[in-house]
Amino acid sequence: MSGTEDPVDDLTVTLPKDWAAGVPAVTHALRYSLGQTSPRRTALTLLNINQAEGIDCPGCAWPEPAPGKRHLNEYCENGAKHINDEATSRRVTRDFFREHSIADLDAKSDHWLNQQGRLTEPMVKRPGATHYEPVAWDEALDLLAGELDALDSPDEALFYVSGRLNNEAAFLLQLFARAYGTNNLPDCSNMCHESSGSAMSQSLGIGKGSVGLDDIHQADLVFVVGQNPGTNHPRMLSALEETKHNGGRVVAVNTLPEAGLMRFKNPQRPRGVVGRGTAIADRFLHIKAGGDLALFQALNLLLLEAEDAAPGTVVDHEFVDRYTADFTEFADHTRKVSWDHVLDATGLTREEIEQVHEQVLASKKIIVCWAMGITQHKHGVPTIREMVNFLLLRGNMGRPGAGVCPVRGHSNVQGDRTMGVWERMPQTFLDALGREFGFTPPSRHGLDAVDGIRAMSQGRAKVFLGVAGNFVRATPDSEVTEAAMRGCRLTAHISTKLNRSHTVCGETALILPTLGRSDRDVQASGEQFITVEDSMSEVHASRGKLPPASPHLLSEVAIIARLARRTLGTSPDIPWEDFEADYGTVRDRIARVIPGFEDFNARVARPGGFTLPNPVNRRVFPTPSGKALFTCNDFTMPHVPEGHLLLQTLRSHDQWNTVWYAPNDRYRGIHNARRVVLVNPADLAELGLQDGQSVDLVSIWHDRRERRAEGFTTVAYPASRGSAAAYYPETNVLVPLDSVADISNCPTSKGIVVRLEPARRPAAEEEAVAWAG
Ligand SMILES: Nc1nc2c(c(=O)[nH]1)N[C@H]1C(S)=C(S)[C@@H](COP(=O)(O)OP(=O)(O)OC[C@H]3O[C@@H](n4cnc5c(=O)[nH]c(N)nc54)[C@H](O)[C@@H]3O)O[C@H]1N2
Ligand SMILES: Nc1nc2c(c(=O)[nH]1)N[C@H]1C(S)=C(S)[C@@H](COP(=O)(O)OP(=O)(O)OC[C@H]3O[C@@H](n4cnc5c(=O)[nH]c(N)nc54)[C@H](O)[C@@H]3O)O[C@H]1N2
Ligand code: SF4
Ligand SMILES: [Mo]
Repeated sequence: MSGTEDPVDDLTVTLPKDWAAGVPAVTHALRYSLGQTSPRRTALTLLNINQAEGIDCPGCAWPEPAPGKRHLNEYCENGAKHINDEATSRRVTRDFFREHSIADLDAKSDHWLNQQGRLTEPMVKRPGATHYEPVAWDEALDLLAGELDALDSPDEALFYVSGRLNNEAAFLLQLFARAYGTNNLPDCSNMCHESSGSAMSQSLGIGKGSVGLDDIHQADLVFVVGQNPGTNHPRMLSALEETKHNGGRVVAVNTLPEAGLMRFKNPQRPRGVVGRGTAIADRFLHIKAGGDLALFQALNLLLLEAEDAAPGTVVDHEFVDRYTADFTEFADHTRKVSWDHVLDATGLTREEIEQVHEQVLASKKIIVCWAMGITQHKHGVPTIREMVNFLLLRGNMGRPGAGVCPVRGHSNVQGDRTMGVWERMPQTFLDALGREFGFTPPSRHGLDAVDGIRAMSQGRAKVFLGVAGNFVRATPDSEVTEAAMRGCRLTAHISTKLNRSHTVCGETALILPTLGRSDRDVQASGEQFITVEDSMSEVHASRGKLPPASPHLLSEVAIIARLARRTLGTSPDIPWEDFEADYGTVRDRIARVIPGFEDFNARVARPGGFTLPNPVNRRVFPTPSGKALFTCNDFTMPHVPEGHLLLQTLRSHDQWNTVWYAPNDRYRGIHNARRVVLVNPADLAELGLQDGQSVDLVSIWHDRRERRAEGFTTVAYPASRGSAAAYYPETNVLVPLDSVADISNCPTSKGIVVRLEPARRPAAEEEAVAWAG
């Protein structure tokens, strides 16, 4: 696709696919890659991606098989697209910024901004200016340090981190923020798996998944709940294919019949290329949006009743007595669950749920996997706690082939947390950090993403530094958030590519361009590598292979170390220069501060790295009582008033989070358009709407402020009754800032009450007007 023009919506709808991957996937990946860069660079990135001495895929956090078991092509279509989106040969230069005012850039689409290519030198927007202009690194960092120094309190600064950031830079960033004096470290997890962390920390004492790839392969039964692996974690399908090959079963629970859940053609096996592929889900529960809590409560009720009927055969009493607490309260609570409520909330039949129950009874080793379809609901935390109850009942925790599997998004989102990027790190971590570096980190909790936006809106936060993400497009309530960012004294972003967060900026703004994963990183001590931790707690190295996108780029480690030195001087006395010169010295410190990283440098040098221990796998539960907790979760279901639908904001197949590569979602049969809303035909009829009609989406919320996303086209689609689906980030404008999950504060991006109004203007005209500017 051209780098200078934006595509205009020209919707074609074909039948949704019932299979994913195979040869077309490879072709699509190559086409995108070759549109970005040369065949030579494409070959280099693809030969190195996910190999033991190579580049960790900058896509999702799904783990690689052990080094001996990797294919030569250990990547998926989307991994190939992500890495070549970074390895692109296109460049954003100072001439580009001279040509385009910030207002001009702000009128462009997220796609267009990304397509301009890699950023090449630091840029500044000075107060009152209409354009970015080049600035030397020293001056840029002095400016930022000066603004930080001028704040009345360190808590007036926010340091946002997204999960692309490597461990070494993440460790330094949180060290810098805390030495400066604040815990204000919002991160992309706040919008992502925060509910998983909250729920599992409470129930199990640790917020991470307990299973590895081998467990998935060995399981008797794997639940895939609220997740679309065919698009978002494609190689997970290879793992599930292996589960099935070994005789295991898969139950998919989703509001949409996603292609990859149904059937998978593995491009790495001849059978996948020519045949019909493997059917992945043995059972598909087409659940109503937000019905998962009720489903797991019903499964738990059935298990308790089966135990009553045949005592000692269903519940794992030995496990429950020895390792858990609060079983009796949980059992009493669960017995009160009403089937009327369950059937209403799930939209499933009792037979469907009982059939899954039979499969559960027949399975000794069960894993539950989940993602955003669960975490981004108001009751995401209790839903995950209920899944944990379900696993605990039959002792499916801490033995092979069983356990919890939150499937993480960004390649190092889990690692960033391990490194201390969290506004609420436990005191033990803060004490260890303070001891190592000779200062007292602040104990008061910092601001997360939602509270950070509130603070900016109210003038309580004035300086924003974002690293490796696109804050204004990732966060809810776009109009509110954009106004908050514009109200800042200074906004700065350490980025590889141009995005909306650079165009929605504070009085002063900085673009600090950096090396990507695929770029070779050479510092004073020689060539460096960085490390990441995947969704299954495996820590491994990643080595860039390509010549850097520009000679003026600094690595993330270098930028953070230089900024820290300028801001803090020698108090506390931290060897920032050594850190920049040799990342091994950062890893030595990580080894001394963070449990599980002992001997970090030596262990990560081994091919494939090492796996961080999860105490749950030794049946050690680090909760206050030392036991895994059964919890009582109140029955809840989303309330949707008549004439409304529950909207989920989700990803298409051709996007990476806030950036879309092409306006296609081919597994769902959507081509050449993004402003579409997928609705069940029966709901369309009930609402008096047609398939293909132009509508505006209007969300309703207690504050009665109008939130409207204009110019969408309805697509009759097998979405579960009462729900609707449309792409993020175009629909973030509809998500009220205060609409968050209980306990985790995660925006409810999968549960927004909307009405569909006939459009004020036809969709095509709307798009044309928006893009004409
Ligand atoms: N290609 C690609 N890969 C990615 C990303 C990307 O943008 N593009 N993003 C990465 C990131 S950061 C993340 S967090 C992951 C996200 O991975 P996913 O969580 O798979 O991403 P979403 O597109 O948000 O899809 C949510 C899924 O949940 C379903 N769902 C929605 N509501 C409900 C519900 O109430 N109940 C149930 N049971 N299902 C529901 C939706 O139909 C959809 O299948 O992907 C990662 N991988
Ligand atoms: N409505 C709605 N909102 C959502 C979601 C949803 O499902 N619905 N999902 C949420 C989720 S799960 C997540 S994780 C967030 C994602 O939010 P973010 O992680 O903030 O967004 P990304 O789109 O991944 O960020 C893309 C930018 O990262 C920068 N970048 C890429 N690689 C590198 C690198 O190696 N180094 C540096 N320094 N910069 C780099 C590029 O400049 C690029 O423009 O969005 C959340 N927002
Ligand atoms: S599954 Fe995820 S990590 Fe693996 S190649 Fe695909 S995008 Fe990359
Ligand atoms: Mo995410």
